[in-house]
Amino acid sequence: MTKKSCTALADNTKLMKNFDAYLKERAKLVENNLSKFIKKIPNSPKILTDSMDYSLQAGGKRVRPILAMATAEAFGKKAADVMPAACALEMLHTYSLIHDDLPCMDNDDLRRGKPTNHKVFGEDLSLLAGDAMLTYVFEVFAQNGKVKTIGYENTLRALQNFAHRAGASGMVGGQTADVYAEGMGTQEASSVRAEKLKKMSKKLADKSLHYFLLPQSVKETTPENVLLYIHANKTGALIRASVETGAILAGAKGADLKHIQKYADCIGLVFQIVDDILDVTATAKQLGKSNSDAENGKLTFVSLFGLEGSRKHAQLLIAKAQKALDSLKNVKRKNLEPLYCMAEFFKTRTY
Ligand code: GRG
Repeated sequence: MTKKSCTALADNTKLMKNFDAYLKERAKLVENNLSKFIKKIPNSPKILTDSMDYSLQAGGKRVRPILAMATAEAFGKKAADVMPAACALEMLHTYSLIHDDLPCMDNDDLRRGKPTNHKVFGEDLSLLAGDAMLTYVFEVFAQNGKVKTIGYENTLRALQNFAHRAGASGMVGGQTADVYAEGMGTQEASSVRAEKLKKMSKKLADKSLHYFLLPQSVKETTPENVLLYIHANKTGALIRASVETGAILAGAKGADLKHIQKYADCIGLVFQIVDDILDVTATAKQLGKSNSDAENGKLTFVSLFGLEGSRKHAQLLIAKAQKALDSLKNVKRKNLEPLYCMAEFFKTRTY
């Protein structure tokens, strides 16, 4: 793929059609491996592994493991070389969805077009299935060390990075802000938060808005800062971790690692901007989940910048992502094709 064709990707329907087939094939590969990993769990009550398997096999685009494999291939490894880590990424994502759907969080009935985990297995088991999945993630990821072409050193580096992105400094931090930002999209934040505070210790009532929403490193509690913090972490951190996992396992270093991280940051934000757009423009059937952002007064790109503003922002970020890929040095250009296509898919996806 030449640089010229990369930037003209939006018009290249043939390439994107092939990419659709590529996504499906890769998703199937991931699903087969996820199944194998679940079958390997010993000494667990069957209902627990059935509950984990239910959510893992419920469908989904599998973009995180696909990104990890595609990035590893861009840096000269094979998709199979990073399969354990790729499956761990999908498991972590699935645990987050199981917990996110619980009544104490988003209270959703539908996920990936099927009843949510707690609607089938009950709230208690659903919480435990998420916990078991989150723990198993690290056991599965660590197995990447046994792959000879990768080894334990790069696996450990990638694992540390992944844990950092998944926890308080990343996905869970972003989700925390999202919980307390509810209502900010409709100017009702204070009443929504007042309700939440009633269920907490009285000592918390006097805390500032900043305490609930942002890390110390972000100084001002503006809606823009809160929105960017939520999106970069709740969703962006795991997309970034997916790309980084493939790159680190494949031994990417220095300027190339920085460029690929820039790519990941840009497409991660685009993924959530498009999620915000689809919440307004797509049907629940298309999404396989309820579209409830406006109803819940969520702070979203659309609530702050409108549909057109959000689309323009996504377009700008895609151009930056493509530029970051163009800047990579120690890669074969042909091997970057799926990463260019993935950026385009993140912008144009309808589900
Ligand atoms: C510990 C109770 C408890 C909850 C933690 C951390 C967390 C809950 C939730 C993570 C935040 C979250 C669910 C972010 C949403 C990210 C997002 C856009 C999900 C949809 O991803 P897709 O479109 O879904 O890739 P598929 O179904 O295709 O995999």
